[in-house]
Amino acid sequence: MGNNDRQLDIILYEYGPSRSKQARWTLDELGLEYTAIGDLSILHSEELKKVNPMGKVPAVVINGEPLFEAAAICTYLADLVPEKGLVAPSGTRERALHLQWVSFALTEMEAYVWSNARNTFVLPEKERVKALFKQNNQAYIHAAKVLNKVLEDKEYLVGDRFSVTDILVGFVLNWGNGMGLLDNTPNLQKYLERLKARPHCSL
Ligand SMILES: N[C@@H](CCC(=O)N[C@@H](CS)C(=O)NCC(=O)O)C(=O)O
Repeated sequence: MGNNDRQLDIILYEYGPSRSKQARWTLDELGLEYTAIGDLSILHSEELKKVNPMGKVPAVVINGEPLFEAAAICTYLADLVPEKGLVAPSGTRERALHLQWVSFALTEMEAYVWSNARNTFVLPEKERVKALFKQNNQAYIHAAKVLNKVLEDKEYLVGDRFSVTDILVGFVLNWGNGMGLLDNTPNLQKYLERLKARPHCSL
């Protein structure tokens, strides 16, 4: 079934410099049409809370059904357009590796840069704990070294082609890179350059 035969009505809730970049990038790689709703006022609005009870972006409505969490959104979108090969089918070794690397990036890396962000500008000033930064950065760098080794002789994380895994993990790497956490991981620097060279890359 080609894109034109498939009836997909997609609304993307986004806000420019945020995790919603991953959903936009995935939609654009897949060549899907969508309606984007995005400005600062949408965050925590009653409209958005009907899609994501947390009031956060990204969130999507696909054929009337809400979905949130960037990893779930991007993986599901890739599943909807199998002919683009942006994710391997369920039950395959490659699909397991997709889940492995996305879980790894979210739990072993993103959690730490998110903690840094919360304790820099998200939480009220009196609740911020600056003492966390050192251990957060160490944990992120420790995990980054694992990915740096994996990408020593590979261009992309799963199989030998670009996939939605690279969108999700690339976002987390780009976040840490902006904080100077990838200065000693040259393979990750080259990987990010490869991702940024893609026409639809939103990093
Ligand atoms: N775990 C969620 C996190 C979503 C999230 O925290 N989004 C941020 C933007 S990067 C947001 O909407 N923040 C609005 C707020 O909390 O005020 C995901 O990965 O999709």
